Amino acid sequence: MTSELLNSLRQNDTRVLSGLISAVENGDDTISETLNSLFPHSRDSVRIGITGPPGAGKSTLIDKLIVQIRAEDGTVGVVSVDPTSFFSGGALLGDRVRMNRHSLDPAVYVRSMGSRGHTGGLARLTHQVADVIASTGKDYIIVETVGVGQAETEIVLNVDIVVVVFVPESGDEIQIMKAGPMEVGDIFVINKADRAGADRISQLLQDYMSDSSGQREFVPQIILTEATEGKGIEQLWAQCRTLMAELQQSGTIRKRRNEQYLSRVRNAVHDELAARFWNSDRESVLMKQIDGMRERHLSPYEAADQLVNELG
Ligand SMILES: Nc1nc2c(ncn2[C@@H]2O[C@H](COP(=O)(O)OP(=O)(O)O)[C@@H](O)[C@H]2O)c(=O)[nH]1
Ligand SMILES: [Mg+2]
Repeated sequence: MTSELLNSLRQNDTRVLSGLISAVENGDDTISETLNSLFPHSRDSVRIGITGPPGAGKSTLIDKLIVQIRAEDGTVGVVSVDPTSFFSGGALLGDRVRMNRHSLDPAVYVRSMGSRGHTGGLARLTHQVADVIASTGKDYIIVETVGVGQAETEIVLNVDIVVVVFVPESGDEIQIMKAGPMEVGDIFVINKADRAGADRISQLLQDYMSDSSGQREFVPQIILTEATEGKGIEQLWAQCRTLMAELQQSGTIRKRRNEQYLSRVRNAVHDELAARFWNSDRESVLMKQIDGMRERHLSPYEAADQLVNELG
């Protein structure tokens, strides 16, 4: 990578940044070297994950958080992994207007990605795109994902703090999400608090939190918001800042970042080994042997063992 490229990125050259991200998304072979050399420049950004059911108001909340961040002269990048997001451009006019007000601001960069590809691949892609945006020197990177299950949780695992967004009607989702985002949430938001049921959900969350308090370092705060009206946003942002400061002081952030790094290395090793293993020779051996394997009643795991041991 040339220092010229880094300079362009640091000067918020949106054309260069967008081109780079497209190359990452398209999986261009030539990009990995650039990604590697950008990585050291991406480490200072604070990464905030915002997850929750579709339509909970995550994008609207982010839109308002951007205003808070700009009010204190901070810079911010957003990676939104949600095909239904207003950031995708296919949304209502009102949403586009909101997006546009930020797109004119060089201190803000918003990128939305469709959820093509499988979820593991998507997590990797999301973090690569977040790295590229972070290398422009943004203070904060916000990652928006639709959080429902364990698989999507992988995306928000690799951030510094996780905000989980619900709405007053989310009772069932809270049950379903127990195994996923619920466990990694640092701050819980009940958005659309203008609608009935916010208190009930708040109580449900509190009950859940006290049940699981033994496994947590701290009890997450529950914040009620009305994103469209901008209500509760200041409180949410203040809580994000307070929590970051606390986690920094206690050394938790360092621990989390080490874990993030480790998990990214492990996943990359996994991907790399699988890619190396499944070359065309092995693929064709597998195809030739498949009938024999099935006739011998080999379980898929025995078959895999044989392939790894005989061909590995
Ligand atoms: N009534 C109400 N509607 C909201 C609120 N926040 C967001 N919405 C609306 O909910 C819809 C989905 O919002 P969006 O931010 O795209 O949700 P996302 O899918 O979670 O990103 C939009 O029509 C928003 O205007 C709120 O606090 N109250
Ligand atoms: Mg959205």
